[in-house]
Amino acid sequence: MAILNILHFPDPRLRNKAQVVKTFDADLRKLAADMLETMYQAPGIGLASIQVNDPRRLVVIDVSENHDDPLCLVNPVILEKHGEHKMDEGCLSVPGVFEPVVRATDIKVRAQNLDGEAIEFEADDLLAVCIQHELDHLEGKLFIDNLSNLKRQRIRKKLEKESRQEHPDAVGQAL
Ligand code: K1U
Ligand code: ZN
Repeated sequence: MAILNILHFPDPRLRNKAQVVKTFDADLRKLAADMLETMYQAPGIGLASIQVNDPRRLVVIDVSENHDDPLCLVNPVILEKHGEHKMDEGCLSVPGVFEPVVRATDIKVRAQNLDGEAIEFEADDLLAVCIQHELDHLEGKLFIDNLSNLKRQRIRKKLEKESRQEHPDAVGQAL
């Protein structure tokens, strides 16, 4: 297994949209295993393929206390949303930023597992929030998109400064 590089805002590749997975093979299983290892190491409770610059429509999630209940969702879609609440969210692609986001409280999800078998289930609480957050990533959306332009600019400047400090020799990217 391998630790993958997580893209940070404002990297434009975070705006890519994921593509439907049609091939369920060893390479997809390896991507899922690498994403889980990367998520646990970060640490986080979810990770979407777009965050590690892979176009396949895949998310991994583990909201369990003991980090022993991994969930891999291929081609996930939300079929139903009910209720609304506001909760602080973080994001491994926007490190150090926590902002309240309004999400549905209860959702119904359809997806495939790593063998391509269809699964359907209902989710609430943190799992429902995390699934909605990860599915937004698959559409190129970030949880900070609904903040004011000024607030997002401040976050962008802060992360760009941190990136320059971490990689002083890097040539400027087209952001
Ligand atoms: O997609 C991501 O960037 C992962 C993100 C998921 C998420 C967090 C909170 C609300 C909705 C979605 C994270 O995991 S950020 C890190 C985090 O929340 C966390 C880290 C360690 C323990 C518990 C939570
Ligand atoms: Zn995120």
